[in-house]
Amino acid sequence: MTTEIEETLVIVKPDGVARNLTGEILRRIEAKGYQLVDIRMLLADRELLEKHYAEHEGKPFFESLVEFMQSGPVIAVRVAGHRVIEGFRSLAGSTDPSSAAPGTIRGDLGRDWGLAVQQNLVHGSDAPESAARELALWFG
Ligand code: IDP
Ligand code: MG
Repeated sequence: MTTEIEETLVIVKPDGVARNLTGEILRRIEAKGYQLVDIRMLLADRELLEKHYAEHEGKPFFESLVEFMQSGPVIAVRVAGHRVIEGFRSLAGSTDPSSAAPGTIRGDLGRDWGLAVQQNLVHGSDAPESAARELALWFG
C-alpha cells in the first residue's frame, strides 16, 4: 500500500461563490480528511481560462464556459491527501448536476438552471498530469 500524498486543484466556480457555498464545499473537503494547502480568490482572466480548459478548445460549449468562468470571482484551492485527485472527483459527483448522485457536491447542491451542465459549482483535476499542469497555472 502506498501512502504517497497527491495534490489536486479544486476551483469553486462563480456560481458556487455567488451562492455562498464556498464554506460548505470546503467543509466537505476538510471533513473527508484532505488538507487545504493554499487558497486564493480571484477574477480569472481569459488567458488563464483558455489555458486551463485547453482540452475543451473547439467544443461547442467552450466559449460559453470561458465566459461563465469570468462572470464572477472564483476560489482556487490546492488540496492535498492520499488519492485526493480521484477522491475529490468522487466528492464532486458527475458533471451534470441534475444526474449527479445525492451525497455529492453537485448532486446535493447543484442543479440545472437552464445552462445545461455548465454551472456545476466545482472543478477538480482529473489526473496527476492535469493536476500538476493546473496547479502551476493557478498557483505558479
Ligand atoms: P468535469 O468538470 O466534470 O471534469 P468536463 O467534461 O471536463 O467536466 O467539462 C468541463 C466543464 O465544462 C464542466 O465542469 C462544465 O462546467 C462544462 N461543460 C461540460 N460539458 C458541457 C456541455 O455540454 N455544455 C455546457 N457546459 C459543459
Ligand atoms: Mg474535466
